Amino acid sequence: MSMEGFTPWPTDLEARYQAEGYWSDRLLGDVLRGDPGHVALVAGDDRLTYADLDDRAARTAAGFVRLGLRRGDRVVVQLPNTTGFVVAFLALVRIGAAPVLALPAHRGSEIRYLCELSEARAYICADRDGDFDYRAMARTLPVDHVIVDGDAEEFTTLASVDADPVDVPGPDPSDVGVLLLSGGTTGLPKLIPRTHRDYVYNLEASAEVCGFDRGTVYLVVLPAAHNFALACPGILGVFATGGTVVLSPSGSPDEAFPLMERERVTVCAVVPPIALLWLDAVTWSDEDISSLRLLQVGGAKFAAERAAEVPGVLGCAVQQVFGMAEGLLNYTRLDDPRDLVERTQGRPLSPADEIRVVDEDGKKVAAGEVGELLTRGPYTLRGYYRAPEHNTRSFTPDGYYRTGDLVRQLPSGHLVVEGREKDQINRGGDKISAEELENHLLAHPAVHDAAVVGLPDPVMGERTCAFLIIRAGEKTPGLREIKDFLRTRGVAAYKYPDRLETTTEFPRTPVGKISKKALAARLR
Ligand code: OOB
Repeated sequence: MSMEGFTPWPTDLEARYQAEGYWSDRLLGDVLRGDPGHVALVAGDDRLTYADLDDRAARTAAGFVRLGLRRGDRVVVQLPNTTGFVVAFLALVRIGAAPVLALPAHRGSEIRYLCELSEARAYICADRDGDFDYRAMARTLPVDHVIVDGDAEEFTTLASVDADPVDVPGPDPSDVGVLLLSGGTTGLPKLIPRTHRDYVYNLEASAEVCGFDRGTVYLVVLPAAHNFALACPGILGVFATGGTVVLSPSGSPDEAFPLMERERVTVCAVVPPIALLWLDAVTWSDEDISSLRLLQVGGAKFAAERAAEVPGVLGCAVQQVFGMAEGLLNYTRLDDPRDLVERTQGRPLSPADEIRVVDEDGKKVAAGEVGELLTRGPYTLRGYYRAPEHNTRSFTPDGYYRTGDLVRQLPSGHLVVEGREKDQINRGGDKISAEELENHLLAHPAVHDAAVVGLPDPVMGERTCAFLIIRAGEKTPGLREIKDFLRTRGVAAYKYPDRLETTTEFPRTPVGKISKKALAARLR
């Protein structure tokens, strides 16, 4: 049963990926492969063995079935790094209902859109995030069921989604198992369908390249719903190789370092701003983090100079990861020479990953030259979910995904990320679609036109600057007012601009498009 709105791989490639062993019959719901008595998950006060977690997942799956959820349904999941996230995810994939993985930071505008686009049957959330009340937002959503991990008020608690395990027909390995969020380059976010077999390959091959095994103790500091922390190799890669997952609410040294010391953590995945924070924090922190063996850094470019500091300062190896929720993953290998580990963003995970580096006309550039990275392979999507028009632009006729990243490839196959062509801001690993933010700004009564650009920043990589043209006779809004306005529109806070500039006209390219390069250059 394939899902409507999902673009399958061509049958010749499907046959090849199966014959060559990239795709198996293994399902996302069967990743708990550790010894029953071994600790699988540590989160807050919870310590669950593989047997405990398997039982929780099976009972919750049965509870979902009793609620009426079934194979092929979509469920928007918005949970922080808690046991509830792991249990809900495993339970949904077991019954073949696809979790749509929202980030805890998303707000009404994003969540409502995700529910509508996916025609979600249910929404699963926490009760609150500081001042923000997810239940109040949930009251406005077009779903049959709202399930709350915590104080549910009039809704269903996640704990009550519980029943004696039942035998239900499971999903097929070719079914869409999970829908990931794209960083986005258009007015509205896109969903990435990942099948059971492509995502299982993603996490198993990643676990192998990263040397995960039963002794791995993996600390989650990024949102568990992000592809990096979930499956590169992430939580699911740990489960598949029998290790232990430790959940931290955040990457703050105050929270992460004590957990590292107490649980003897061996691996962690971070974005560059967290790596920089930790390089600084070890000099004043008292915690013993000597158990750490590998720090994976990705999501945004990590400077070679900083990568070179990691072994000496944090006492562990560093691995650069250049990945995308759309699929393709590049890792520096554990036995790569230092120079490649420090200066490149890794090489493709799979021998079946196909890479093309092309110029503006789509022609291959000369070896070693910079161009846009195109890719296809056994775990890279063939089309965004329910986005036929966008898909004609995002893919070549022969099925390569246009990443929008500018790279150069070394003779070893390693890629160096040199920039970006897509209209997106990478704010410390958080992706912001310029067009999406511009559309929100244009809704402000004083704004005549808006253009959003990324400005270089030593810690975040980039910060977000919004250039506004104000309507004649209107008062120029300040940054505080703009942020309040975006908050009332239900926009996630990481998308708020860091800086506001007003202008009377935008520089244009020869074809009449706003020249964002020229705009950014005005501030230098
Ligand atoms: C990861 O996934 P997404 O979907 O949040 O963002 C993908 C984009 C890439 O297209 C690229 O523009 C950028 O993020 N990016 C990097 C990078 N890693 C990702 N740019 C430079 N250097 C890197 N190391 O960000 C993601 C998914 C899985 C694993 C790791 C990261």
